[in-house]
Amino acid sequence: MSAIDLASRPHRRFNPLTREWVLVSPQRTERPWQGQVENIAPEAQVRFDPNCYLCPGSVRAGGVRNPAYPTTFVFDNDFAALKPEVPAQEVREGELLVARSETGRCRVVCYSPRHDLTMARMSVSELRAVVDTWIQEFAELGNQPRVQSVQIFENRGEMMGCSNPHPHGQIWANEILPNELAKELESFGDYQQRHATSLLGDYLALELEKQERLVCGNGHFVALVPYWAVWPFETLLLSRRRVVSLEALNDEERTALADILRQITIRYDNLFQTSFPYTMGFHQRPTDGREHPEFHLHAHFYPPLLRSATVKKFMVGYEMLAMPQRDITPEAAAARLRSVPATHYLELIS
Ligand code: H2U
Ligand code: ZN
Repeated sequence: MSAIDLASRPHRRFNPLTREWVLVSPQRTERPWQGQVENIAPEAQVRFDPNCYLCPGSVRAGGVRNPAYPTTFVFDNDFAALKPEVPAQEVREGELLVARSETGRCRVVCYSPRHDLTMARMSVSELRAVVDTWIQEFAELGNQPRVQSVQIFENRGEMMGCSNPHPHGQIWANEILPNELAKELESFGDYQQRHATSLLGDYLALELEKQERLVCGNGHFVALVPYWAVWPFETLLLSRRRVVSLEALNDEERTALADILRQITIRYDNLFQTSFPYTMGFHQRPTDGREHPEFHLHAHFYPPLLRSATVKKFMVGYEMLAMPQRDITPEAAAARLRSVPATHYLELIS
């Protein structure tokens, strides 16, 4: 078979992390759009909002008052999806009706006391405090005997179901491996066995050589649009050194992580001059007491916006019933992200 012209011909691409395929239809980018146009909520303007349940000094649902925190602040989610104390029980009626009890913990992480900031508008040192908080939480939650995995994530923007503009994320600790981590773990393990190297380490080396999908980087991290991206401007953040968790990063790397988070979120905001919505999160080794040297720390950014601040991608129809599909190629998306200024548009205006 001869090589495909990836920029113009329909094709599918393989995701070696999940071992799933994505359909790429570059010829469809010009199709007209008469569907729903989203309203993006304007950015929060005030440093303190007395009605915000995450601001310092506010009273949360359930009556607890937040302290006057100076940097980051973490608390147990008042509406936690997982609870620490659930009796171990099971439903098993043949193979078809199967259920298991699940314990865990849900935490909320406020990134800053400032109500009006986002990762893109925080300094590297402010973001470093967030990185340190994530590391501390990962260690604390992961060390609990029943916790097998710790998922750190952030929903940004109403479009992604975020409840509040105050900069914050969540951490859920489970006694099982959630689906996505389980898929990745298997792929990492299998690749390690066959090649004795890191799947994402080898992938990063390829991307650094090809230079087609890179977005930005620093001495310790690289952000790129993965070959198999599903979301229009999806990116993958990779550590250059193979580490299995945030905890394994040294001091310099932790600051470099803060820096790359700032770089990529600034580029996202600059793309459509808006506070760019996304779901992002880290994948780290399971906390099952084993070292998992096959793993390679990374973060995924999944933003829903497609062609403007108001037109988003929907995962419907063929994507729900068959497989994910994208129009704009990952190479074109990376070029767009590379072409915007590295300085936040609001800083350029002021
Ligand atoms: P999201 O914006 O990603 O939904 O995260 C905010 C979380 O904060 C959400 O999970 C919790 C919600 O349950 N929350 C509290 O724990 N206490 C409150 O007083 C309101 C919201
Ligand atoms: Zn607030």
